[in-house]
Amino acid sequence: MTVPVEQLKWMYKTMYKSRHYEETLYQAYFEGKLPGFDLAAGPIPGEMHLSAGQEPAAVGICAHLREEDIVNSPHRPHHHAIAKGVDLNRMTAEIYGKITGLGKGKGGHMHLFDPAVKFSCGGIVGAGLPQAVGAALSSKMKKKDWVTVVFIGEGAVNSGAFHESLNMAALWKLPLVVVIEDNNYGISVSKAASTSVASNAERAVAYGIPGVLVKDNDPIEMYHASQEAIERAKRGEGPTIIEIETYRYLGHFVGDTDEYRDPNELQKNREKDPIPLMKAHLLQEGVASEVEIAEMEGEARQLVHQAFDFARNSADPALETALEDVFN
Ligand SMILES: Cc1ncc(C[n+]2csc(CCOP(=O)(O)OP(=O)(O)O)c2C)c(N)n1
Ligand SMILES: [Mg+2]
Repeated sequence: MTVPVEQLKWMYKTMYKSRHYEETLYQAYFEGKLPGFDLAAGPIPGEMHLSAGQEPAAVGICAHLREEDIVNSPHRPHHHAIAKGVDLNRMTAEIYGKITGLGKGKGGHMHLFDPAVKFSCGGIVGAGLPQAVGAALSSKMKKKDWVTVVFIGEGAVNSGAFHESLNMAALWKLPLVVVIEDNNYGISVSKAASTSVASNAERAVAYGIPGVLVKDNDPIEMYHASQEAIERAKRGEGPTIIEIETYRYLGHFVGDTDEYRDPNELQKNREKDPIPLMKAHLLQEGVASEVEIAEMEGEARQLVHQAFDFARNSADPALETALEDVFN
């Protein structure tokens, strides 16, 4: 099975955009927080979870998705949001808490909702699973061929919501794909310290559904695994679990002292950075020239900078609107 050239280029450009977005955000996030690292200070207050390193999980599956397919994501959502085509300007404005944000600046980085591309995310670990089952059930009841993809971390697999959601989705043969991003840590707790099975894909047996393990942090492997899972969902045969062994290059949150990780482990994974590897692949296979790649990167950087300008130049919400659009 070969991957169409346009898809290969899209995956590279999207991974590059996501990485550049987060590098820009990382710098912006520290504004006003130093020297003591005051989490509540600066134009982007609150916790920040970055996904740098995990881009293959997002692009490999989102390359198959249409606008009408549904994506639910957890507290580490930027790579998924960018791959699903969430409005970058309004997403950035949301992160800055501005009135032009996706949620009028009331949600922040863990609560990005873009109905135009059916994207949502949330900070409660495991909570996206039952929401995704609901979305998949609604597609089935409406007789639509929409597929729901829910991204979770390997830590969330140990929550009760995982079992309840998978049991129901399998029983009702719902069009759902569960993508587990195994970055080997839930905050500071290693997978080995929290999970008795080597791969969470093995847990699929408990629900009588396929479980696929993507061993490399590789967008092309992820693309192939996802294609089968999505086709199965569209045929009405039910859910699939895909676990991808990936890695986050930064701490659990920005400001994490990261003392629980062996620096050698981090270094080894940095040497396998999927973005330069994908670039080398595109060049080697003649998919794109150096010039084309430079153009793609330039376009991606421009979109990112536009988004940050848009956010910074947007207005703060008025104080008297604080209690609008919320339960009170
Ligand atoms: C129900 C619930 N319990 C605890 C937390 C605090 N918490 C935030 S992220 C996280 C770890 C999640 O690990 P994992 O699912 O592997 O995702 P990762 O952070 O590695 O992307 C925890 C325990 C939470 N947000 N929600
Ligand atoms: Mg994890």
